[in-house]
Amino acid sequence: MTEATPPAFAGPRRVLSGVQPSGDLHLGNYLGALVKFTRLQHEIETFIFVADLHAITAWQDPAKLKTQVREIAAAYLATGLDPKIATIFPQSAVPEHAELAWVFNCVARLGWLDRMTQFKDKAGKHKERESVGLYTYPVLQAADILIYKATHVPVGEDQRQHLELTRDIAAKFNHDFAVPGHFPLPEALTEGPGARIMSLRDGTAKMSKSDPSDYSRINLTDDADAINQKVRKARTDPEPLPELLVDLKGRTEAENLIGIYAALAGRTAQDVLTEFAGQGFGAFKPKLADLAVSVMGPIGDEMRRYLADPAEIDRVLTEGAERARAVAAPNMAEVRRIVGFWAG
Ligand code: AQP
Repeated sequence: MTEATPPAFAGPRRVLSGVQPSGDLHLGNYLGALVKFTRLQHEIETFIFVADLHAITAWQDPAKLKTQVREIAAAYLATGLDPKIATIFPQSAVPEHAELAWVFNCVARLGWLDRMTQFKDKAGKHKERESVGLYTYPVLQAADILIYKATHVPVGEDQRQHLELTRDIAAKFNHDFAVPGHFPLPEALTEGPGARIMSLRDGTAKMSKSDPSDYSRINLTDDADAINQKVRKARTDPEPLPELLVDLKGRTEAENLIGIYAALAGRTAQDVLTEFAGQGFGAFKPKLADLAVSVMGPIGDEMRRYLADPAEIDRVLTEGAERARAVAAPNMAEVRRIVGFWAG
């Protein structure tokens, strides 16, 4: 006899995502995440948070954390998130994230977390010195998503494994507590040309806020001079660009720069190659730098404009937190009843 498929989640479609206030936002965050948030807000109810609970999995200076939160919020606004449409809020202002994460810590299995490659990458050889929070980070991420019963999660390719874990946690909770369809099994929205932007210094490492070399990334706040310099110094190879995409295979740095150009221009990588075939990086890099300045420059200007008025950012975040809590609090109350807590 085959087991019956449990009923699917029947609630509304909802988007949730966020970014950690753990450093300067870069081109990878922009193309892998922020661009998608801005587009999706017009299609599906959208919740976008600033992940300050996640940020403290690595040491953050308490005197700077609030400012870092405002900087991420300013980046959201500068890239086109509209607080009248999307709910924008700081994670720590909605305590239900942490409360649900505890319940999920008791649902997730150690073996599942042991397989998370991002922890292995970040912890490196010294995992015993890392915070327990860094290890259980994907469980908090599952709570971030499921406290809103979000169905779609726009993220870069690096987060795909964490989204699989979220689905496993949702399915196990629904099964163990006999509440089929209670939590949705959310989908990662990773498609798109900017899903995996690599470091400008090493085509095999992802562009990252925490890379010690500032030359590895283009920051949203970089001015035209900085962008020009970083593109000029980006690692490449001496070969001219080929006509066909398949011939870029194995040339990781070249592939990355073509991918960045394509994502910024809203074109396919093949289309870009067709234009630059036969040319070397001496000709290609200035074109890439001009394009990056034309796209990123206005975003940096807008960020600085928002940051000049922190009271307005705080107003957006406070209002967003109230709207987020209006959804999260009743969802958490349901979980308390389902789990059988005394305070249910
Ligand atoms: N290189 C990348 N290419 C495409 N997308 C990326 N993202 C991050 N790096 C790239 C996406 O940006 C969103 C926010 O990421 P985060 O700040 O919450 O954490 P992260 O993935 O750990 O980003 P960083 O820059 O690498 O930060 P650090 O160095 O602090 O760990 C996510 O959707 C992510 O996929």
